[in-house]
Amino acid sequence: MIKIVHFSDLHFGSGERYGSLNPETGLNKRFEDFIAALDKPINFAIDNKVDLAIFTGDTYKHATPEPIYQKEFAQRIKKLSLNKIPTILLVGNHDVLYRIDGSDALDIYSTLQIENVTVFNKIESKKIETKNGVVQVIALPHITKSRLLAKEEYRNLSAKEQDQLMIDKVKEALKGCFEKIDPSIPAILLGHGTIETAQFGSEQDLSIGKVLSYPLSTFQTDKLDYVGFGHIHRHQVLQEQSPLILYAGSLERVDFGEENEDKGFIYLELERKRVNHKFISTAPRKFITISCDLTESKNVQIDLENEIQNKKQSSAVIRLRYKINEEDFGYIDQGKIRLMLGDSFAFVVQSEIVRKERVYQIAELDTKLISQPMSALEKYLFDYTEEEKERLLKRAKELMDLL
Ligand SMILES: [Mn+2]
Repeated sequence: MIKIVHFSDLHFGSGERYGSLNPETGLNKRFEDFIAALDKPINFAIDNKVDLAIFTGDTYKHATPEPIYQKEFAQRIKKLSLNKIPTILLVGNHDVLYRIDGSDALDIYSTLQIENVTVFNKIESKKIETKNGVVQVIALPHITKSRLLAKEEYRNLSAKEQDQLMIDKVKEALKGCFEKIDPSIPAILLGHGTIETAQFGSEQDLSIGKVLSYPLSTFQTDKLDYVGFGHIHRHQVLQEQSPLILYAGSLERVDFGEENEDKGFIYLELERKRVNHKFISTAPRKFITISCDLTESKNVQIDLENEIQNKKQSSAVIRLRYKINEEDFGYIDQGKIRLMLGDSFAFVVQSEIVRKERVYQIAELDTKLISQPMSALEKYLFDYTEEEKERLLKRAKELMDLL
């Protein structure tokens, strides 16, 4: 049996708008969360002496990461390497620089030939030796159009036809890999991309969806024992067996779109024709939305305070959203609300102000005034600027003069 840890979509540098600077370390506190999240699969792999560690791409927010992001990631890869755990790094779309040189953010690991580390940046198959036997690995990293299609081939095709051509080419390449599989030893396919039946999380922000999606059938062959994907941040199992097909999901929450999604990594026990998997939560930072409709409230401040008191958690990122009538907005003590949320990890306050249709009850508009229409109109326009008032009164006078 081969023990495997599979994690994905680290995205160092993402989600930092919900973190403040930690003065002791000089790091954004959300970045520290992301580091802590990465430590979970790394430490699990080392503590449990797993045979293989797999990362299926999207290391950073961009393919040109700040040195600190590179350093913190490299330290953890080094740790795996020093512990003699074979480690696979698969290139994701966020790792790729869309330039003709075809470089990516993980190139450095193959260039420096870090011991026990294998980088996959193209479709290929390799046998990876582990202390408990060989695993056949087929890699399907993020595919860029320029790498797969010759210019003449796609020049006259629509975007949809180009995608279809790419899928056909990928299938063809994978077919070649499948044919080489030795059916007596375990085989896995590691991918970064979209599978048609997968459910998206909130990654729209992260420019997902611009890439092609593979039909599930592309991977439905019993030559494979495991198909582990990255790219979509929501952990999900697309097929339970022959082979098991899943997305590991990302390691930390990026924003409130992931409020109700757990985050974690996959622990896998692999044998030919027998795979057990377990999702292990990284216990990601809590994101809590406190929603409050105050439009029927008799005491907006008290009601809002109660709602905050009931739902807030000191270590969470809080989004307070309240809906309030325009005339009540002034009764909210903004300073006190902020003070109440002050012990959260971070917070944002969003108010939706409901503007009623104006009902005018102007005391001075008595019957006496109504007999003098221009004066009445002037009173009626009490909350207009002098300029607007003047213009409207002028127009009104013109109309009156027509009578
Ligand atoms: Mn991706």
